[in-house]
Amino acid sequence: MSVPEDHPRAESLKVREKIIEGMHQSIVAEAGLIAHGRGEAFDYIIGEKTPEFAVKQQEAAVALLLLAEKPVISVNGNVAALCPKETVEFSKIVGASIEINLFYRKSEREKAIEEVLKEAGCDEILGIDPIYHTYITELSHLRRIVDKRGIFSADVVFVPLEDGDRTMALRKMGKNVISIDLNPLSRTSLWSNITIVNNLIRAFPEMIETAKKLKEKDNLELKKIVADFNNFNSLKKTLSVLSKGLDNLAKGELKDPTRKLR
Ligand code: PTJ
Repeated sequence: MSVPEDHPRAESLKVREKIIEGMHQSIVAEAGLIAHGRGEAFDYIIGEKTPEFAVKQQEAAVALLLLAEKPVISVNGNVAALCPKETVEFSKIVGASIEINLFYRKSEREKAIEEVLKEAGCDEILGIDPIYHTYITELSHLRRIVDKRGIFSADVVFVPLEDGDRTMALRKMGKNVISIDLNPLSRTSLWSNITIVNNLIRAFPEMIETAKKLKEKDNLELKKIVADFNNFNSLKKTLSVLSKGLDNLAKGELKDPTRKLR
Protein backbone atom coordinates (compact mmCIF):
# COMPACT_ATOMS: atom_id res chain seq x y z
CA MET A 1 0.00 0.00 0.00
CA SER A 2 1.33 3.47 -0.76
CA VAL A 3 1.18 5.61 2.36
CA PRO A 4 -0.50 9.05 1.94
CA GLU A 5 2.15 11.70 2.73
CA ASP A 6 -0.36 13.86 4.60
CA HIS A 7 -1.27 11.06 7.00
CA PRO A 8 -0.38 12.15 10.56
CA ARG A 9 1.40 8.82 11.13
CA ALA A 10 2.95 8.55 7.67
CA GLU A 11 6.49 7.75 8.89
CA SER A 12 5.34 4.97 11.17
CA LEU A 13 3.08 3.55 8.45
CA LYS A 14 5.97 3.50 5.96
CA VAL A 15 8.03 1.43 8.39
CA ARG A 16 5.06 -0.90 8.83
CA GLU A 17 4.88 -1.32 5.08
CA LYS A 18 8.55 -2.36 5.05
CA ILE A 19 7.86 -5.04 7.64
CA ILE A 20 4.76 -6.29 5.80
CA GLU A 21 6.64 -6.33 2.50
CA GLY A 22 9.48 -8.18 4.26
CA MET A 23 7.02 -10.82 5.40
CA HIS A 24 5.70 -11.30 1.86
CA GLN A 25 9.31 -11.77 0.71
CA SER A 26 9.92 -14.39 3.46
CA ILE A 27 12.44 -12.12 5.19
CA VAL A 28 10.26 -11.45 8.23
CA ALA A 29 8.56 -14.20 10.26
CA GLU A 30 4.81 -13.81 10.81
CA ALA A 31 5.57 -13.34 14.50
CA GLY A 32 7.93 -10.54 13.44
CA LEU A 33 4.85 -8.42 12.72
CA ILE A 34 3.64 -8.93 16.27
CA ALA A 35 7.09 -8.08 17.63
CA HIS A 36 7.07 -4.91 15.54
CA GLY A 37 3.69 -3.85 16.90
CA ARG A 38 4.97 -4.30 20.44
CA GLY A 39 7.96 -2.16 19.56
CA GLU A 40 5.69 0.54 18.10
CA ALA A 41 3.79 0.78 21.38
CA PHE A 42 6.97 1.32 23.41
CA ASP A 43 8.28 3.76 20.81
CA TYR A 44 5.12 5.83 21.24
CA ILE A 45 5.89 6.08 24.95
CA ILE A 46 9.48 7.20 24.39
CA GLY A 47 8.19 9.87 22.01
CA GLU A 48 9.47 8.29 18.75
CA LYS A 49 12.80 10.04 19.11
CA THR A 50 16.11 9.06 20.66
CA PRO A 51 16.13 9.95 24.37
CA GLU A 52 19.28 11.01 26.22
CA PHE A 53 19.52 7.64 28.00
CA ALA A 54 19.70 5.86 24.63
CA VAL A 55 22.52 8.14 23.44
CA LYS A 56 24.56 6.94 26.43
CA GLN A 57 23.59 3.29 25.88
CA GLN A 58 24.55 3.54 22.22
CA GLU A 59 27.90 5.13 23.07
CA ALA A 60 28.75 2.35 25.56
CA ALA A 61 27.71 -0.28 23.01
CA VAL A 62 29.92 1.18 20.29
CA ALA A 63 32.87 1.44 22.70
CA LEU A 64 32.46 -2.22 23.69
CA LEU A 65 32.25 -3.30 20.06
CA LEU A 66 35.37 -1.32 19.16
CA LEU A 67 37.25 -2.97 22.04
CA ALA A 68 36.07 -6.47 21.12
CA GLU A 69 38.42 -9.05 19.67
CA LYS A 70 35.72 -10.95 17.82
CA PRO A 71 32.48 -9.01 17.58
CA VAL A 72 29.50 -10.51 15.75
CA ILE A 73 26.18 -8.94 14.78
CA SER A 74 23.29 -11.41 14.85
CA VAL A 75 20.72 -10.59 12.17
CA ASN A 76 17.11 -11.77 12.15
CA GLY A 77 14.16 -11.08 9.87
CA ASN A 78 13.03 -7.74 11.31
CA VAL A 79 16.55 -6.29 11.25
CA ALA A 80 17.09 -7.43 7.65
CA ALA A 81 13.79 -5.88 6.57
CA LEU A 82 14.17 -2.57 8.40
CA CYS A 83 17.83 -1.59 8.11
CA PRO A 84 20.01 -3.93 6.06
CA LYS A 85 22.27 -1.18 4.67
CA GLU A 86 22.86 0.41 8.05
CA THR A 87 23.60 -2.98 9.64
CA VAL A 88 26.22 -3.77 7.01
CA GLU A 89 27.76 -0.29 7.13
CA PHE A 90 27.93 -0.44 10.93
CA SER A 91 29.52 -3.92 10.86
CA LYS A 92 32.28 -2.63 8.59
CA ILE A 93 33.02 0.40 10.79
CA VAL A 94 33.30 -1.61 14.01
CA GLY A 95 34.90 -4.64 12.32
CA ALA A 96 32.14 -7.09 13.22
CA SER A 97 31.06 -10.22 11.35
CA ILE A 98 27.43 -10.69 10.38
CA GLU A 99 25.61 -13.92 11.22
CA ILE A 100 22.05 -14.85 10.33
CA ASN A 101 20.38 -16.45 13.34
CA LEU A 102 16.65 -17.06 13.26
CA PHE A 103 14.09 -18.17 15.78
CA TYR A 104 11.72 -19.26 13.00
CA ARG A 105 14.47 -20.88 11.00
CA LYS A 106 13.59 -21.93 7.45
CA SER A 107 16.02 -22.22 4.55
CA GLU A 108 13.71 -20.06 2.42
CA ARG A 109 14.00 -17.24 4.98
CA GLU A 110 17.75 -17.67 5.33
CA LYS A 111 18.16 -17.32 1.57
CA ALA A 112 15.92 -14.24 1.42
CA ILE A 113 17.86 -12.56 4.26
CA GLU A 114 21.21 -13.55 2.73
CA GLU A 115 20.10 -11.92 -0.52
CA VAL A 116 19.12 -8.68 1.22
CA LEU A 117 22.42 -8.52 3.13
CA LYS A 118 24.44 -9.17 -0.03
CA GLU A 119 22.57 -6.42 -1.83
CA ALA A 120 23.40 -4.17 1.11
CA GLY A 121 27.12 -4.83 0.54
CA CYS A 122 27.91 -7.69 2.95
CA ASP A 123 30.68 -9.92 1.53
CA GLU A 124 30.67 -12.72 4.09
CA ILE A 125 27.54 -13.92 5.85
CA LEU A 126 27.92 -16.46 8.63
CA GLY A 127 25.31 -18.84 10.03
CA ILE A 128 24.06 -20.43 6.83
CA ASP A 129 26.75 -22.92 5.80
CA PRO A 130 25.98 -26.19 7.65
CA ILE A 131 29.69 -27.17 7.61
CA TYR A 132 30.27 -24.55 10.28
CA HIS A 133 27.18 -25.21 12.38
CA THR A 134 27.45 -26.00 16.03
CA TYR A 135 25.03 -25.67 18.95
CA ILE A 136 24.29 -23.64 22.02
CA THR A 137 23.41 -26.66 24.14
CA GLU A 138 21.28 -24.70 26.62
CA LEU A 139 18.71 -23.85 23.96
CA SER A 140 16.10 -26.26 22.68
CA HIS A 141 14.81 -24.19 19.75
CA LEU A 142 16.34 -23.44 16.38
CA ARG A 143 18.28 -20.40 17.55
CA ARG A 144 20.64 -22.93 19.13
CA ILE A 145 22.26 -23.47 15.71
CA VAL A 146 25.17 -21.04 15.48
CA ASP A 147 28.32 -20.63 13.40
CA LYS A 148 31.62 -21.84 14.84
CA ARG A 149 33.35 -18.88 13.20
CA GLY A 150 30.75 -16.42 14.48
CA ILE A 151 28.48 -16.32 17.52
CA PHE A 152 29.97 -19.51 18.99
CA SER A 153 33.50 -18.09 19.24
CA ALA A 154 32.62 -14.39 19.57
CA ASP A 155 33.54 -12.34 22.64
CA VAL A 156 30.86 -9.71 21.97
CA VAL A 157 27.51 -10.50 20.34
CA PHE A 158 25.30 -7.65 19.20
CA VAL A 159 21.66 -8.72 18.99
CA PRO A 160 19.45 -5.99 17.63
CA LEU A 161 15.97 -7.27 18.49
CA GLU A 162 15.35 -10.80 19.71
CA ASP A 163 13.70 -13.05 22.25
CA GLY A 164 15.48 -13.30 25.55
CA ASP A 165 16.53 -16.86 26.19
CA ARG A 166 19.43 -16.80 23.77
CA THR A 167 20.76 -13.67 25.47
CA MET A 168 20.65 -15.55 28.78
CA ALA A 169 22.41 -18.55 27.22
CA LEU A 170 25.10 -16.36 25.64
CA ARG A 171 25.75 -14.62 28.97
CA LYS A 172 26.07 -17.99 30.67
CA MET A 173 28.64 -18.90 27.99
CA GLY A 174 30.67 -15.91 29.17
CA LYS A 175 29.95 -13.64 26.23
CA ASN A 176 29.18 -9.95 26.31
CA VAL A 177 25.78 -9.22 24.81
CA ILE A 178 24.58 -5.89 23.45
CA SER A 179 20.93 -5.61 22.50
CA ILE A 180 18.51 -3.10 21.06
CA ASP A 181 15.07 -3.51 22.57
CA LEU A 182 12.35 -0.92 22.95
CA ASN A 183 11.01 -2.90 25.90
CA PRO A 184 13.25 -2.11 28.90
CA LEU A 185 11.59 -4.92 30.88
CA SER A 186 12.20 -7.77 28.46
CA ARG A 187 14.47 -10.67 29.41
CA THR A 188 16.79 -9.61 26.61
CA SER A 189 17.03 -6.12 28.13
CA LEU A 190 17.60 -7.40 31.66
CA TRP A 191 20.17 -10.01 30.66
CA SER A 192 22.28 -7.93 28.28
CA ASN A 193 25.55 -6.27 29.29
CA ILE A 194 24.37 -3.20 27.40
CA THR A 195 20.75 -2.62 26.41
CA ILE A 196 19.84 0.13 23.98
CA VAL A 197 16.24 1.16 24.57
CA ASN A 198 15.59 2.76 21.22
CA ASN A 199 14.09 1.95 17.85
CA LEU A 200 16.70 0.15 15.80
CA ILE A 201 15.75 2.36 12.87
CA ARG A 202 17.17 5.35 14.73
CA ALA A 203 19.84 3.49 16.69
CA PHE A 204 21.79 2.11 13.73
CA PRO A 205 22.39 5.39 11.83
CA GLU A 206 23.24 7.13 15.10
CA MET A 207 25.65 4.37 16.11
CA ILE A 208 27.38 4.65 12.73
CA GLU A 209 28.13 8.31 13.52
CA THR A 210 29.16 7.47 17.10
CA ALA A 211 31.50 4.75 15.82
CA LYS A 212 33.19 7.18 13.44
CA LYS A 213 33.89 9.50 16.38
CA LEU A 214 34.90 6.83 18.92
CA LYS A 215 37.30 5.19 16.45
CA GLU A 216 39.52 8.24 16.94
CA LYS A 217 39.77 7.60 20.70
CA ASP A 218 42.37 5.38 22.32
CA ASN A 219 41.48 2.13 24.07
CA LEU A 220 41.84 3.64 27.54
CA GLU A 221 39.08 6.14 26.80
CA LEU A 222 36.88 3.40 25.32
CA LYS A 223 37.46 1.20 28.37
CA LYS A 224 36.42 4.06 30.63
CA ILE A 225 33.16 4.53 28.72
CA VAL A 226 32.41 0.81 29.14
CA ALA A 227 33.50 0.68 32.79
CA ASP A 228 31.30 3.70 33.65
CA PHE A 229 28.24 1.97 32.20
CA ASN A 230 26.03 -0.19 34.40
CA ASN A 231 23.18 -1.86 32.55
CA PHE A 232 20.85 -2.37 35.49
CA ASN A 233 21.22 1.26 36.58
CA SER A 234 20.76 2.37 33.00
CA LEU A 235 17.48 0.40 32.75
CA LYS A 236 16.25 1.83 36.05
CA LYS A 237 17.04 5.33 34.76
CA THR A 238 15.22 4.50 31.53
CA LEU A 239 12.10 3.39 33.44
CA SER A 240 12.24 6.46 35.60
CA VAL A 241 12.42 8.80 32.57
CA LEU A 242 9.52 6.95 30.93
CA SER A 243 7.33 7.01 34.01
CA LYS A 244 8.07 10.70 34.73
CA GLY A 245 7.26 11.49 31.09
CA LEU A 246 3.88 9.77 31.39
CA ASP A 247 3.24 11.44 34.72
CA ASN A 248 3.99 14.89 33.25
CA LEU A 249 1.55 14.20 30.43
CA ALA A 250 -1.13 13.17 32.92
CA LYS A 251 -0.48 16.28 35.02
CA GLY A 252 -1.05 18.74 32.19
CA GLU A 253 1.48 18.44 29.37
CA LEU A 254 -0.96 16.42 27.29
CA LYS A 255 -3.15 18.80 25.31
CA ASP A 256 -6.66 17.82 24.33
CA PRO A 257 -6.67 17.91 20.49
CA THR A 258 -10.48 18.21 20.44
CA ARG A 259 -10.58 21.42 22.52
CA LYS A 260 -10.76 23.63 19.38
CA LEU A 261 -13.93 21.85 18.34
CA ARG A 262 -15.84 23.17 21.31
O1 PTJ B 1 13.38 -13.48 12.43
P1 PTJ B 1 13.26 -14.48 13.55
O2 PTJ B 1 12.76 -15.82 13.06
O3 PTJ B 1 14.54 -14.65 14.32
O4 PTJ B 1 12.15 -13.99 14.59
C1 PTJ B 1 12.26 -12.72 15.10
C2 PTJ B 1 11.18 -12.35 16.17
C3 PTJ B 1 11.13 -10.84 16.25
C4 PTJ B 1 9.82 -12.87 15.72
C5 PTJ B 1 11.56 -12.97 17.52
O5 PTJ B 1 12.86 -12.55 17.85
C6 PTJ B 1 10.57 -12.58 18.61
O6 PTJ B 1 9.56 -13.22 18.80
O7 PTJ B 1 10.92 -11.52 19.33
P2 PTJ B 1 10.03 -10.97 20.58
O8 PTJ B 1 10.09 -11.92 21.71
O9 PTJ B 1 8.69 -10.55 20.08
O10 PTJ B 1 10.85 -9.70 21.01
C7 PTJ B 1 11.04 -8.61 20.16
C8 PTJ B 1 11.36 -7.37 21.02
O11 PTJ B 1 11.83 -6.37 20.12
C9 PTJ B 1 10.17 -6.78 21.76
O12 PTJ B 1 10.56 -6.48 23.08
C10 PTJ B 1 9.85 -5.48 21.01
O13 PTJ B 1 9.41 -4.46 21.87
C11 PTJ B 1 11.20 -5.13 20.42
N1 PTJ B 1 11.13 -4.40 19.14
C12 PTJ B 1 10.26 -4.59 18.13
N2 PTJ B 1 10.54 -3.75 17.11
C13 PTJ B 1 11.62 -3.02 17.48
C14 PTJ B 1 12.01 -3.44 18.78
N3 PTJ B 1 13.06 -2.90 19.43
C15 PTJ B 1 13.76 -1.94 18.77
N4 PTJ B 1 13.45 -1.49 17.53
C16 PTJ B 1 12.39 -2.01 16.85
N5 PTJ B 1 12.10 -1.55 15.62
